Amino acid sequence: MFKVLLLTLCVAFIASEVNAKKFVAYKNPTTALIAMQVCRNFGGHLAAIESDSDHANALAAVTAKGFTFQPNELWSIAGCDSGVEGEWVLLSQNRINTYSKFLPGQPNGVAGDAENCLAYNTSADDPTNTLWDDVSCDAATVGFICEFK
Ligand SMILES: [Ca+2]
Repeated sequence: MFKVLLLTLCVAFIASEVNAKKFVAYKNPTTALIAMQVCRNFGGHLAAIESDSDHANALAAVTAKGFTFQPNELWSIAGCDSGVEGEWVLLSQNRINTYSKFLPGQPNGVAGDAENCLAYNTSADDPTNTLWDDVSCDAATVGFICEFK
C-alpha cells in the first residue's frame, strides 16, 4: 500500500513538473505578432492560457514585475482566429485552445474583421477585472507575456 502511495505521489510530482509553465511579462509597446517573434527569440512563445491556473499565473507574472493593469492597455497572449472565426489557434503549438477567459461583451470581432489576436484587457467598468479581449493583431499593446518551459 505504501509503495502504491509513493509511486502515485512520484507520478503526480513528475507530471506537475512536465506541465509546469513559466510566464514572464515584458512591458514593451509592440503588437501581437511582433511579441510572438520576441518570445520565440527569447526561447519561448507567447503565453498559452489554457486553464484557470494559467490565467492566474499570467496575471501574477505582470504584477510580479511591478506593472499594473489599466483599462485599454493591452497585454498580448497567444491565440489567433484569423482562419476560422472563434477558433483560437495557439500558433506556436499548432493547436486550438478550448479554454477561454473573455471580458463580458467579448469577443466582439466578427468574421472578416481585424480582431484576430488575443490580449488581456481591463474592464473600464471594473478595473479589478482583467480578462481576454479579441483585438487587431496590429493593435498597439503595452506589453506581452511569454511562456517558457
Ligand atoms: Ca474585442
